[in-house]
Amino acid sequence: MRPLSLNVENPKEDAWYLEPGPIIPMTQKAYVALGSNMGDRTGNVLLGARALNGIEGVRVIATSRLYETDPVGNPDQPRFINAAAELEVSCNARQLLDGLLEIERRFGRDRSKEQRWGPRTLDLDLLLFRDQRIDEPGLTVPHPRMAQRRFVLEPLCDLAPAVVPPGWNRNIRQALEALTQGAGA
Ligand code: A4P
Ligand code: MG
Repeated sequence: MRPLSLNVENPKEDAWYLEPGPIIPMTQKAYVALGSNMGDRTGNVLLGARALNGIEGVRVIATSRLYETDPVGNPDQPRFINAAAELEVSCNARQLLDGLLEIERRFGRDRSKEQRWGPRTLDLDLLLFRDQRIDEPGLTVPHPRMAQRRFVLEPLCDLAPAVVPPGWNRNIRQALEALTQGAGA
């Protein structure tokens, strides 16, 4: 995959750059995956990341680079733009998920087509929430499929390479390396 954020030499000139913030403990952090393969894919991801700040009890503290990725699952669809965001959270996981679903709904309407509801233009997955393991109807954290997905782990590795998700025996970088060695998706 190719990172789309270009200004590696001088990241501060990159629109996608945020100043490093204060050190925040893992117990106040959450990580979200963003993906889009319809419409203005990059705009959807950038605006989607910004919209996360509108959820009560959420502050975006960093964002990954943007990655253009081959579709996994159903290959007969356009390529995705994927990214990840690091959040400082004072809400609970259910409130964050509800906020993500609400943002998805706002982005989900394809106004350029005449269908009532077009294809979903923004997918937001809750990857990690504090150091919690959650298994409730409609909410599983860590996200159950994230370990198999390069389009999730590669952006997340920009933000949290050394984080070991609860219940895992390796960190994000090691999980990404294992995927590379196994030539996973
Ligand atoms: N839900 C439970 N746990 C969570 C969680 N941790 N985060 C429930 C988010 N949602 C969670 O979500 C369906 C329901 O899952 C939610 O209502 C929530 O209650 P969804 O995102 O609509 O599910 P989905 O998209 O139909 O299924 P799935 O398997 O989550 O699909 P993904 O993971 O969203 O995959 N290829 C590339 N290269 N890049 C991509 O971004 N994305 C997909 C969609 C396929 N291929 C891709 C990409
Ligand atoms: Mg999803």
